[in-house]
Amino acid sequence: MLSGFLRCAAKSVFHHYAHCWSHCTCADTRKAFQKNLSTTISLFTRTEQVFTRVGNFPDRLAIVDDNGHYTYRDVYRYSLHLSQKIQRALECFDGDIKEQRISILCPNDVSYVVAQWATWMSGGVVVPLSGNHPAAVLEYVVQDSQSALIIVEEKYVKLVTPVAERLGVKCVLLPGYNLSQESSDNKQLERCDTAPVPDAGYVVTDWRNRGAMILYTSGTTGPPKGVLTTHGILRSQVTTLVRQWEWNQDDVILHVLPLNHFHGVINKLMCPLWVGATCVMLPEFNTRRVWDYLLKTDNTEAPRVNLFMAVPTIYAKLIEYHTKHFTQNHVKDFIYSVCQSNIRLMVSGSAALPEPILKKWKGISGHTLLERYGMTEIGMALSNPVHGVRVPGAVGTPMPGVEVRIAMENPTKNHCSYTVIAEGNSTETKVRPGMEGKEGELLVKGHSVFREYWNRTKETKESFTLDGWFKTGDTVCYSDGVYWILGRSSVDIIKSGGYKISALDVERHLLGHPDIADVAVVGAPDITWGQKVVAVVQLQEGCSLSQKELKDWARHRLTSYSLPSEMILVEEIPRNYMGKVNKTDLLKRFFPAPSKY
Ligand code: MLC
Ligand code: AMP
Repeated sequence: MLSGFLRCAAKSVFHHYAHCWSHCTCADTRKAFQKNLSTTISLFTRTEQVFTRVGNFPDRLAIVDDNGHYTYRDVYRYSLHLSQKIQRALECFDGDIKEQRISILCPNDVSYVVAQWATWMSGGVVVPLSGNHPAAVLEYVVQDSQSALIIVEEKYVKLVTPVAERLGVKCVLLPGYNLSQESSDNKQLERCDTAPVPDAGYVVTDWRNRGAMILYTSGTTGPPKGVLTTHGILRSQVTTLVRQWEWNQDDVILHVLPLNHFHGVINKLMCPLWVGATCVMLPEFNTRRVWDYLLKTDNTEAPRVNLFMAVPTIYAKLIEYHTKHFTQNHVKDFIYSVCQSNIRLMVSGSAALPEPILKKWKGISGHTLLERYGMTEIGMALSNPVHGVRVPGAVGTPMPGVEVRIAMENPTKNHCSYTVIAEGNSTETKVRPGMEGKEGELLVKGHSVFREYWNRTKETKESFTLDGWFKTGDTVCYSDGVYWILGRSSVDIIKSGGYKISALDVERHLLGHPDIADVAVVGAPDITWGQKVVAVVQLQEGCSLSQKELKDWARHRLTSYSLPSEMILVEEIPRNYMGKVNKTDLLKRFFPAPSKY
């Protein structure tokens, strides 16, 4: 009874804390209040949050972006300030907006972190948007997530205002955090200057099962689905990575990935911020700038980068640049030795790493890229080791806390019956006798697995086996002591530049073109992009259409990476008696090279 009462009292304790602090004027009282609070809540299940850890390293450098350098204390107090604005906008008076969704649209800089932390401080669920997406895609995400508010940084106000007006959703404007400029918001922030950061070791209770974030991802069918994770799941994902990849306070990572996908949000941003390391954020991927930062020829005061993580396409582009611009031997030697002496780890993931890229990168930098396998719904599941042998083409073994199965469906029995080919965890994998190397679908279980597809109970249920394993849709095998990703079970999922694209969703949009009678979208193999989107098109009689015209038309409806990079015109799309297109045959016909990416 007493513990139940205490648990209730401690519920959303952070929100009360933030709320009370803002109404508390005496510094001593505030300090005493904070100390009491820490003692009280440590009686409960401890749940750390990325921003509650700030007290461990308030004055360390958290973010470096094109506008300035920000300590953990800076980011914390900006966030506290914004969280008060959020609560006012949502007319929330008890410091807890109770898991309302907040879409955030910020450039890749400190403003994104502030918007993320402020949403969590207020008790909300973060829904990151991308400034590269057309208005129609933003509108879909804001509406589907039922966001109560959009936090928009000034760069994207023009893009988002019509969306917000159409949907009747309020916006909170975030100023550009430019420490060198005297904006009125910067002045307001000064009043926040005295905000105490949480004590070291500060924890929040009852957050484990609270919704934290929704990331949108494409499925085989239908429009993208929101993958909801809780604070407990995020914590599990981050702490596992921190341990496995040996993140520490002295790490400095260069961040160049989109911030509305797992790789950019968790692996490259939350991990460094969890341990008090520094994240150097570029506004977008730029080959030259990445080389400048890796070699420390950037002419900025940013600290030296010692960690890099990217999708294979980025490594392919960096190699291309190296071949073109670093032609002299002494320059190549310099690059090799700088990478060897300054960079402790380079990771590749989100798509298969082609062996030629792995080999070329090793030749350039001396680093054997650590390839790992993950997915928005499950986080990082399989990884090569930081120390030890990284087998080219393989993705290593399960992360601690992750259980995996390789399963083969039994088609004759009911749909939920399957044969287990292999089952493993971080310490061992057991293979059914005689089945080593046999391929099957990868199933995953563990604390890092998502809670649900937002508002999609049926799809959530269908994505798990009856005995609770998440079905990844990836075909894998286990041999020589490691796991190998062989491709997707469905040809309708395309991975291009590390982005997941639903071929059927692209087809659905393209069919809206008045000149198109029928279309089949396939993922053709491509060394740089992994796969590229190809539209095989049957035009309406008497119509003509160029690839450029199609791309221009689709630009307002689809994300840039889903636009067909090639269009093939055919007299008729071949369909079987069920009306289905055999895409494997189509790929063989137009791209005779092996279609495995
Ligand atoms: C862009 N272009 C493409 C393309 N994307 N062409 C073919 N296929 C694609 N996918 C074209 C553009 O139209 C343009 O052409 C030119 O390439 C440059 O476009 P860009 O947008 O400036 O490209 P760039 O900045 O170089 O982008 C490449 C990239 C980007 C690799 C940086 O794709 C990217 O950020 N990918 C990361 C995606 C990601 O984070 N995925 C993680 C998902 S989470 P033109 O003709 O106009 O010049 C996940 C879980 C896990 O998967 O395991 O991590
Ligand atoms: P996403 O849904 O965007 O999170 O993408 C997850 C998918 O990316 C997985 O289901 C895999 O198909 C693919 N993927 C991620 N990492 C790898 C890898 N190392 N090798 C092959 N495919 C990968």
